[in-house]
Amino acid sequence: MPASRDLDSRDLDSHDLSAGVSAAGVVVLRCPNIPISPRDVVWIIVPLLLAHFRKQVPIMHRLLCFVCASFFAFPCMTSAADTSESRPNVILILADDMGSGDVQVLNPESKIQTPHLDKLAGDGMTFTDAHTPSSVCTPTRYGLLTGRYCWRTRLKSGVLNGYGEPLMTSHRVTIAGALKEAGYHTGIVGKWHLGLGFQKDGKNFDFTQPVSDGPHTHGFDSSFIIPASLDFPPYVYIRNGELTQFPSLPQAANGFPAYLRQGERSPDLVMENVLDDIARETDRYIDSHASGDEPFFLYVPLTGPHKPVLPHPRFHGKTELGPYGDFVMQVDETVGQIMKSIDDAEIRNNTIVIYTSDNGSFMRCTDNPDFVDHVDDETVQEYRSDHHRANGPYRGTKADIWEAGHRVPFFVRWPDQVQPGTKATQTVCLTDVFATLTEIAGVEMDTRSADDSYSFLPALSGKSFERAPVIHHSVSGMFAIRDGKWKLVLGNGSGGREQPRGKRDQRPYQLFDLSTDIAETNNVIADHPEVADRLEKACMAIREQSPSGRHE
Ligand SMILES: [Ca+2]
Repeated sequence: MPASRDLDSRDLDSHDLSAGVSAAGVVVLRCPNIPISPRDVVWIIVPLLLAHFRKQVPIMHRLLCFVCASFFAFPCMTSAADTSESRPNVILILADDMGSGDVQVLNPESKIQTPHLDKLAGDGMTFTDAHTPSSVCTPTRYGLLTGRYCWRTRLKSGVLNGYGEPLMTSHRVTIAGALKEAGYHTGIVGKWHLGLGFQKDGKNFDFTQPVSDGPHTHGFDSSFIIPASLDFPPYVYIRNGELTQFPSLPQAANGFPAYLRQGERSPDLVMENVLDDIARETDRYIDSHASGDEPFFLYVPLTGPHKPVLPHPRFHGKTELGPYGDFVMQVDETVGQIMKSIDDAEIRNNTIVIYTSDNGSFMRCTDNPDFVDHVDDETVQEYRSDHHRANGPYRGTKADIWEAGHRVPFFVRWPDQVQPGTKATQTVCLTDVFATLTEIAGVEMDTRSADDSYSFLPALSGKSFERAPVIHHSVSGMFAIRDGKWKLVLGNGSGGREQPRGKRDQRPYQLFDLSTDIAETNNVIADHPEVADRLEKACMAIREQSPSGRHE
């Protein structure tokens, strides 16, 4: 479990006390809200003693003045430490299905302009070996919010649909719940996908009733969400547990790229407008909480570039890569809008921005030069590699156990603390965000929480940190374990969408040396059986441990 770190004490050391001694020997605190360090106390006492030996002022008088001044000054140490100024705001942006190759700064060959993400990366730290705990939506979101692998819950494979039963029990602590307990205001704007508990009237859903579960029951003070991925009905907005409008419109099923399942839709949810709606709601939240007494945590799970690939009309034809390329550009612009909201609110320096994705891109990639792809025909869900590699150099696609399934962009901007343009190469998992943020906020976590979360706070200042091997998980439930350069897949295929799909726990397993084979082309398990054996045992040990036990 993460050790609690007293960030406030560090902040105390960073301030200077403007204190002096008047001619009469009275301690003058020019700025009584700024705390005193031990060094400052020495600077106060030494002049007092010198004045005493020069017999300028009676010693008792001077000591009385010092005690009085300290009485007023030292309580300020506590109050200063408790103010929002000493703890940063946090904005956690989670793209849906954005691959590493979609961000130009990570893939210089990409033809999609992503200036806002490139700038975000340049202004902060890029984690080059960041992984989602699953290669699909729901389990990654569970892991991100709870710091715990989702395969420890009842959901062992796949995702929830839009009407899915709530996945988290009331016992489970989320990042939002932990930060709220520590005095943060907490909000979410975007895609939930962890179950909501729609009420029923007989066999039918009763959309006039509030949902029984959701962000508002898991630590979020305010919420504006869609239930699940934007291709799952019901297509509705839910604000603080209640639908903003009744879903009175029928929504027909659509094929790719505007892929949608049949269902009901509210008039105020228009697919092409959802990213703009999220940006607008995010701006409102930031604007209304930027100057509050409490710091805030805002979780912004975007809905793109996940299907339906329906960019706003102003992005049509912005790239030469079809609707998907245009949609990635819009996601980038949405990030730019959020960055502008932060700047407009003048909270840039004391706000942590984390940007990542919940799994890799669903756009497949082929090297076949004769293949008719998404550029030639927008209904094709695949690019030729000379057009675009949505998942960069990594093998596979969303849902797979191979790297394309779960290796994602991961940027951290924190102007007060993180050097611009830096990189961290240690392996991290999105489950680690929990321990990192709670450590920054000074939250003491109990042992029932965040089983699989390790704070990477040291990495933000260029230091290494200890972490157990990361466990990967595919849509079908196939496991892999990553330890240093080695990756062992406990199955004989992708475990997802790419061929061969294989089956979990079926041999031969796959062992890759990622230091020399990032594309996972060469299974070296026959050459290193002892490594495979060690990793298999380590994977089983991690799977069997669960300090938080029955609490899903
Ligand atoms: Ca996703």
